[in-house]
Amino acid sequence: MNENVSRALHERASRRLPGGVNSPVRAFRAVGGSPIFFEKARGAFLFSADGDTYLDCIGSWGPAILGHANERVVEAVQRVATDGLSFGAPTEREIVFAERIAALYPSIEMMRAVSSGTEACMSALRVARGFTRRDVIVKFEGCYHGHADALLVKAGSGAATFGVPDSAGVSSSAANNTLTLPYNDIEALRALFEARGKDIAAIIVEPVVGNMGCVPPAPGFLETLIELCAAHGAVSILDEVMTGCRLAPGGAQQRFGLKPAMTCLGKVVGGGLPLAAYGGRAEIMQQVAPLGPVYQAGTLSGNPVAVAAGLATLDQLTPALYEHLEALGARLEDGLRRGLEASGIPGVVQRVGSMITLFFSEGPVRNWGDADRCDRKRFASWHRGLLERGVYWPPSQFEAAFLSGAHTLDDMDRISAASAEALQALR
Ligand code: KE4
Repeated sequence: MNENVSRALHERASRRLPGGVNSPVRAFRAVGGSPIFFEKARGAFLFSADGDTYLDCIGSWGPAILGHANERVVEAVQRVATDGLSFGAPTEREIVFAERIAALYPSIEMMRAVSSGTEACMSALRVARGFTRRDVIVKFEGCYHGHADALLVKAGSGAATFGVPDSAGVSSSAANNTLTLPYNDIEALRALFEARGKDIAAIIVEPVVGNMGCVPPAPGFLETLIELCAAHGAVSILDEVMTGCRLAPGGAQQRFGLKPAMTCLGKVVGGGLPLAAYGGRAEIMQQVAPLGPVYQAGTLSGNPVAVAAGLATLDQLTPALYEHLEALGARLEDGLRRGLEASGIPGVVQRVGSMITLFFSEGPVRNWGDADRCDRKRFASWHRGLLERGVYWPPSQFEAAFLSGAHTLDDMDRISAASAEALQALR
């Protein structure tokens, strides 16, 4: 693989775009080297500006569950685009989308379409605060819900202290109504509700974390969270931007049999175009303008072309797709684990469905404290080894890899072989 063209493009990009990218994780800062620029994607493959082909394990960070440039999605986009790109007025297609989401997510009696997961999470929290007339929100260390100020906070010292800004530009006033807890810590959750249950507007959680790397919920964690919220008049918000339509057509809540008060969706539901949504119980969503007092708006919300891509994607979320994704995930999990065992390098593989992460960790990763102890240097070297073998893996230890309906079992074996070789080179 040569990267000369990508390197030159990155230099040129860096003159006009911070870090040469339009989203930080793409810059390869966590793994070193220069980001690869791509020209085309199809099925399970990406085609770089340098003329190299990569087996893709990112899938645009989740949306490409069918594989890139899925024929039916592209056809829908082309067909609908010729009738206009954006009306700024209601269309029947948006009703169809909302009805399809309600059918897949019975907890979402009403929803509002927006253009990104950040918008969905930011808006859901505002609605929860408006509905409960409370200010305090709770999130979990290591979970990411987009870049709204109130969500860019990190734990203060000790559990359940008010957050401190985790980014420059976030004011302490924006952060100081956000409490942060360790993920999977049921006792800390109970203690918080004991102490402050009446002040809490909402708890927002990734039902399976992707943003620490793949971290599954401990048994009873999500159920307890939803029960405690209901008991104390707080709004439980499942951030299913990543897990929605990924872990099942009805997301983690279908997979685990949960009924949250609100849900955020994104990524897969837009099929690769800017489409996300938030929603939940009708009595909560009736707070949203123009019906209720909570303001939220968007020029491109429910955009007809994006909705067409979303609907064409939802049409293809068949039982066979999830059976295939489960088979792929199991094969890859087994192959990566064997490579780790053969190398003698400490590491664990964690997976839920088609979300998977290889952690360079001594033991299981159950929360941010565990994740933070991973060997970042080893990850970076392993990532480079995969890249040199034509496998495009998320460029951060704290991200999940994603598989698609376009991947094959042979592709899984190829990734495992590349990983095994890269691990051997680390010994
Ligand atoms: P967007 O604003 O990026 O559409 O969604 C924010 C968001 C919300 N909730 C969850 C659980 C998410 O994973 C995300 C965004 N995920 C990252 C990847 N970890 C997107 C990639 C990026 O930031 O470039």
